[in-house]
Amino acid sequence: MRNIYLKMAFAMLFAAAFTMTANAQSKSKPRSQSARVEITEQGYSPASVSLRRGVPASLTFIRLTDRTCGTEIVIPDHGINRPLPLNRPVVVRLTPKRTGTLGFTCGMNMMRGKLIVR
Ligand SMILES: [Cu+2]
Repeated sequence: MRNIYLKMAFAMLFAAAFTMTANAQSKSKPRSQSARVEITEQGYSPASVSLRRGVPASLTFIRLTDRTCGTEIVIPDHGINRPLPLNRPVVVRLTPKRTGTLGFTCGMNMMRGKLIVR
């Protein structure tokens, strides 16, 4: 009889420990992050993207219009400058090293968006 209570107590202890570990993991840093930005006649949508510092990011840019000059994507702080063919997603990978704001622009620095790194 006592033995059963002891086993139950241990089982509950393990369950509690497991839950605590799972919680700790869910609060820890994610392994990756991603966002999608469309280039429309109104500009970048969204124009502002939040990212976490130190987490590898995949940013998908897709140009949906021929009526803007957003035919390339430039992220100067990361030395990125990539053409954006119409209607074709282009994935840009970077890992933000510092908190703060990184700009992304068209090739002529006329259209502007922000990566806000926290
Ligand atoms: Cu431009």
